[in-house]
Amino acid sequence: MKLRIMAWGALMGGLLMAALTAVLYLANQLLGLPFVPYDLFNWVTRILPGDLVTFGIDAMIDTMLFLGLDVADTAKTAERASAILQFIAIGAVVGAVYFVTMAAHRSPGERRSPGERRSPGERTAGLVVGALVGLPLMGISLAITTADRLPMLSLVWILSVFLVWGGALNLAYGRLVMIPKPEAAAESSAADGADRSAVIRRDRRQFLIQLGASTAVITVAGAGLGTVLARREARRREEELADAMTHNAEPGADISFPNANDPVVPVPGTRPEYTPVKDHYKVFLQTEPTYINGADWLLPITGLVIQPLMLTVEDFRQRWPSVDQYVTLSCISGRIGTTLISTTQWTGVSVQDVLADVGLQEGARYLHITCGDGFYETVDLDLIMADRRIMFCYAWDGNDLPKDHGYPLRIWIPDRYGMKQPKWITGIEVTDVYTEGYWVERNWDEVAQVRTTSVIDTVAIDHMIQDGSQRRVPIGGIAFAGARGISRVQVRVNGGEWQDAQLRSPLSETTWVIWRYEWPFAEGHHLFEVRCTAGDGMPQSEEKRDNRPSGATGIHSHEADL
Ligand SMILES: Nc1nc2c(c(=O)[nH]1)N[C@H]1C(S)=C(S)[C@@H](COP(=O)(O)O)O[C@H]1N2
Ligand SMILES: [Mo]
Repeated sequence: MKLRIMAWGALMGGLLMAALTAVLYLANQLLGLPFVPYDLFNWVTRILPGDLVTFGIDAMIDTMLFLGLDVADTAKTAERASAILQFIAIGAVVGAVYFVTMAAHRSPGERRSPGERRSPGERTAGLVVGALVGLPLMGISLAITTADRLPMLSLVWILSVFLVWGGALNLAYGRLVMIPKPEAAAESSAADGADRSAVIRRDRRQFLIQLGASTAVITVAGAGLGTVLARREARRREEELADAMTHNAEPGADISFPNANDPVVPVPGTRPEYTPVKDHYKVFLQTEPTYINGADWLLPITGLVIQPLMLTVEDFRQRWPSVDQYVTLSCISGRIGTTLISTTQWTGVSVQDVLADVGLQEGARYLHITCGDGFYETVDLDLIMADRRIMFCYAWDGNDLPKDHGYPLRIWIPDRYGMKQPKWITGIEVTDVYTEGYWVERNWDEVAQVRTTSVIDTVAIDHMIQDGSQRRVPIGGIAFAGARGISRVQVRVNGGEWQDAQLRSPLSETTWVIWRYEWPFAEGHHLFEVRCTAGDGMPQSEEKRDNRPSGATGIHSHEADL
């Protein structure tokens, strides 16, 4: 009996929460009110111990790799889905607990007579449970939301919908679990009793159908309409940004690559040397990328400075000389052979130039950078002073930074993994105290220098080269060692001798290097392996090590039946 009540409670709690989710989503799209499921998810991932979050992300990435899904695209969809499922699960758990608790407070056999009014305590119980769930969520949402509504309105909204939710849960309890007390006279009659339970069953069924249908309608309508609005809003933002942004007719089209005439050409099937921006990998904390309207954006540079500044997008474009740099960016959480690595042209201004204008006070040691999505990092001023290339970047591939990649401003630090390089910068404070960055706090490497790595992209059996009587199969891929360059790439087949590959000159000293190796063809099952040496003469580590905490190491290999 108790189990049944619990199951009813879970079903009702879950169904009602699904409808509530849809209503929240619609209000979010329509009025910019907070979408609590994402807020909760983002908050949970922010406060959970870093190890656990990383474990979760790793498990998710492993699952996706196992399923052959595109990690970059699928990860966020999976996150959004789990945010919503988590939320509905909370509804189910609360519903179950609520039903069981309510039932426990009625003595067994105690039943309500048809005309009996509910006790005031019973009626308020639904509101109490609504408030118990709603109030903490209200706090979390206020702490984390990126919604653009007045906090007061958001708070009232969140609390109200949860009160309604609690009320509905209580109503469901009344209709499903509470059974009207039979007339005293009829109680003795077995025939009437059977009748009565048929009536009760019919009532219940009717109620279930009604509730199921209305929650389904609300859920589908809310989610559907919300999605239409979301698309429209995305288009509007796209247009708003398009107005504010400079645009090349064809991305990458007007760039004449410095290595265009290099005789070492990529083997067909090698990833593009210059990543189309739309294919550039993306990593961000929140379930949604952060949207900043560049027209109102003002960047304060404050703290231990002589002249604090408030900078606009235009300031970055005009006030200092711009620099272009071909950059390969990679993510520390990538495995050997990861796709979380891409190359494009970065444009910006040297951080040194900007700091020269604000002027540093005695004792200034770090930049503390904060971002629109709650991310933060600390950059050592010694590092900045030692490398003019460190830039505040406002354009990729000749266009303003795409919004997913940090519009309007991000920093570039050569030789470091992406985790050290904030996007969507909203604040810069010059300080004398070191504070750990977002991922450093979560136990990732404090320096996060890029590990030397090499990858086989293709064994191009369909592009066999006839060389006299010998047939050769071109094998190709990339090698990357941050800002240290690549001096050597070697390939071996079936554990044989390491053979030197040819290196194509890179787009710059801070990009990956494309290599190719022409392998004398032999039929059979083969194991191909690659390794490389950085420009400073350090060979890549062949020891298989996990991405955490300092970036993966080990040999990339490829097996094929030829
Ligand atoms: N504000 C902010 N900056 C950020 C991040 C983030 O989540 N928020 N992620 C970092 C990480 S872990 C990586 S790998 C790079 C990814 O940059 P991309 O998405 O433009 O490729 O951004 C870095 N900068
Ligand atoms: Mo990353």
